[in-house]
Amino acid sequence: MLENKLGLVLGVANKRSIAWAISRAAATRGARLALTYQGERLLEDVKELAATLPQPALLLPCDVTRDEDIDSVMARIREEFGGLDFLVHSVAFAQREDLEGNYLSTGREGFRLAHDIGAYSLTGLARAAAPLMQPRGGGSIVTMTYIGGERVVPHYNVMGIAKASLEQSVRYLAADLGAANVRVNAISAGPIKTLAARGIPHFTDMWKWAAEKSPLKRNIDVDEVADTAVFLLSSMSRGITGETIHVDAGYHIMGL
Ligand code: 0WD
Repeated sequence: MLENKLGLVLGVANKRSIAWAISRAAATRGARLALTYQGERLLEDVKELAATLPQPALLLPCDVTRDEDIDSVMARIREEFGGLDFLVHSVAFAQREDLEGNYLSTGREGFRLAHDIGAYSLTGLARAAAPLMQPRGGGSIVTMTYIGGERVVPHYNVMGIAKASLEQSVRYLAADLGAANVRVNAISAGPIKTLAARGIPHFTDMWKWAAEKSPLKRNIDVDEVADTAVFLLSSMSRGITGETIHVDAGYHIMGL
């Protein structure tokens, strides 16, 4: 499904990361990958994981708050791959104190950080990646979001506001890049037990609640998200852009 495709994945932190499940699923379907890691502290783990992929991956450092990191990632991809077919953005951050208590107490710096890392980075990356996609006839960009960007989810707080910004960025980017046949979509995933999720107070309660209330009466697993990502990255979804697809066992349709 992704044979001969060249992809860039941001957000692999460990074996539980959604970005890692997407990387495995994409590489198994034939894609050649570049994976970024956020600083030296994650390099060893990402290297170990990458060694298990069917094809060798290019490993590149990238802190998405730094424009120079984004530029050097794209320069290396140009050198090594000569172009790019897809980009997976699976990155978010909020200060611990901003996920405790209520949204009302969010400070200026916490608000800025959550939006810079979780939302603006998609725009910066899309702008830098598009020139590598154009010569290959277009491309596909996929980001990760959560229902806390559409509805109020207790404790999700500033992350929810950043996800709302991310989801609207998807629509504006899709409009800007559509003429170049670069598609931009989001996956709104149900709760999955990853490192980032464990940082959200009462995550286990959210997880249990989602299983109880969702039409399918269960939680989703990370491979279900990865399979949807493969669909969005492949030509199977060539008519879809600016969309947010919920992979949440149907949870988002429920009123009560
Ligand atoms: O329930 C969940 N786990 C859901 C996650 C449900 C719905 C959506 N999501 C989203 C998250 O909000 C995020 O956007 O999926 C995306 C991936 O999250 P994940 O796989 O749950 O979490 P994790 O494995 O922690 O990956 C997020 C990574 C960071 O990991 P840590 O935990 O070390 O902060 O985002 C990366 C980092 O590797 N990251 C950055 N990468 C580059 N530059 C930066 C940065 N400045 N900050 C964080």
